Amino acid sequence: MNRRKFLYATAGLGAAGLAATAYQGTSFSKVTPGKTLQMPPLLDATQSQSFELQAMAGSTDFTGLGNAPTIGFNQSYLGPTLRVKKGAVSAKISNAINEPVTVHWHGLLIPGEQDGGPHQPIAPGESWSPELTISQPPATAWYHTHIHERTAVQVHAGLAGVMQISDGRDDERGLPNAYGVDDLMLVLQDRRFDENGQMIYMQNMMDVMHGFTGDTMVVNGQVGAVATVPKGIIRLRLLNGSNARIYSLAMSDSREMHLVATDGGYLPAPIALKQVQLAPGERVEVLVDFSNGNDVSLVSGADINQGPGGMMGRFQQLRNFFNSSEFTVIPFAVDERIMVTHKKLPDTLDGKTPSLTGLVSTTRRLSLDMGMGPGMMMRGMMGSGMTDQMAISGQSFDMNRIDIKAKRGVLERWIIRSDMLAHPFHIHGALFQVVKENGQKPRPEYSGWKDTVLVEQETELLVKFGQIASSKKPFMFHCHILEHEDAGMMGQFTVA
Ligand SMILES: [Cu+2]
Repeated sequence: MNRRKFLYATAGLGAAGLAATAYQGTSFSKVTPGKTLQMPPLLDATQSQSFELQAMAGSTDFTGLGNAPTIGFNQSYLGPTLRVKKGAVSAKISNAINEPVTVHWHGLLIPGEQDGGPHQPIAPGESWSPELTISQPPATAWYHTHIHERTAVQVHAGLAGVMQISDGRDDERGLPNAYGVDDLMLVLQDRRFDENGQMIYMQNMMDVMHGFTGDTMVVNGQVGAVATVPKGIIRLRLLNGSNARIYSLAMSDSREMHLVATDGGYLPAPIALKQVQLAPGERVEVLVDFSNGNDVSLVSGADINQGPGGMMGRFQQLRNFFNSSEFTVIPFAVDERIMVTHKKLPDTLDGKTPSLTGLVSTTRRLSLDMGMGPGMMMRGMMGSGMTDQMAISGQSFDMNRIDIKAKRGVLERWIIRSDMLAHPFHIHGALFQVVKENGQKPRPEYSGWKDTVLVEQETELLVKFGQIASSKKPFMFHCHILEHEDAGMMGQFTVA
């Protein structure tokens, strides 16, 4: 029995199992007094334009209950925040763990042969030295392993990190930029732990169908920490590095978050929002005003894919019920001793509104399929198992099949439909504009350039392909619920 068959066999729980597991999972952890949130170490490569990463095994005591085996880059869990600027960057990634890994640069606009997808495995003891040709505006991107069928388990164990593309001009923009002081990097993940502090992964049917979600918030690899901030305007760079959880983020006292950047970089001007939804793979940068000195928390509503609302046809009332169970993502404590550098919000930024007025060459319709229509659902609930794989437009991922051939510099209209759940859809090596969500104007968070979008029924994109990818090293498009990706909800495309 191979691994995938095993996963699907264990998914064949009865209806009672489904009902019981549907309700698990929002007992989020308490704050540990005196534990201050640490940033991932900053590896500033803007001068040298070169860096080295090593995938290494380690152990991490997340909970105080014991060391859990983990994997990280240059450390035991997660990796450093890599800061780079435009130009050529020499990277060297070596693999010191006992299985192949890759390093995909999520959000970087670089050719397929630098992309680090499933066709570029680094064997144990080997290394990979791509020259990254960075040409895009400032943005918060990230890097993570993308090995075929092992992405979810490796990212869960810690193989991910942040990459910031910088042009050194944030002072002119009026944006806080002191790393870890008024410019905080927050990698949001959820995990489950046992009484010995060991991470629990893939336990039940819901983990397979919804993707893995935990009951404990882990921010920058830390549980129960408090972020210390000065009494002024603070920049929060938020990355959803979770395997499957979709966050609906807000401040606990309903103060506004001023959105300044999305996946592709800066917006033309800040957008004031009370709530920001952040699906796996997405990034936002927001400014929050702490000048009233009050302690406040970043909180989230429940995952819209959790509970019967997600599985059983997405009944809005049930979804609202589950959304009412709020949990703390990270608490903030204002420290008046820290010097305040920013007291007002910038009026404008220099991001450009996407204006995709060129000719649309092709319209493609893609469906994100869970291979489980109502009939399959019933069979699954009756205990006969769900052996269908996940797919895009009916086809499960195949390393040897090119699904789409795109032309460089042209626009394509992609109309993506989701099946059963909301799926975060990511395209490698390209940026897109969200044109419509279910026939309507998209949500304000989707007004900038994006590389990952949450598809809740039907989403229309205009995609601009600017980077070359051959059939030997093609780009991927996939669901960023990592268990769905590994189970086949992925395709590949070339750009010529
Ligand atoms: Cu999915």
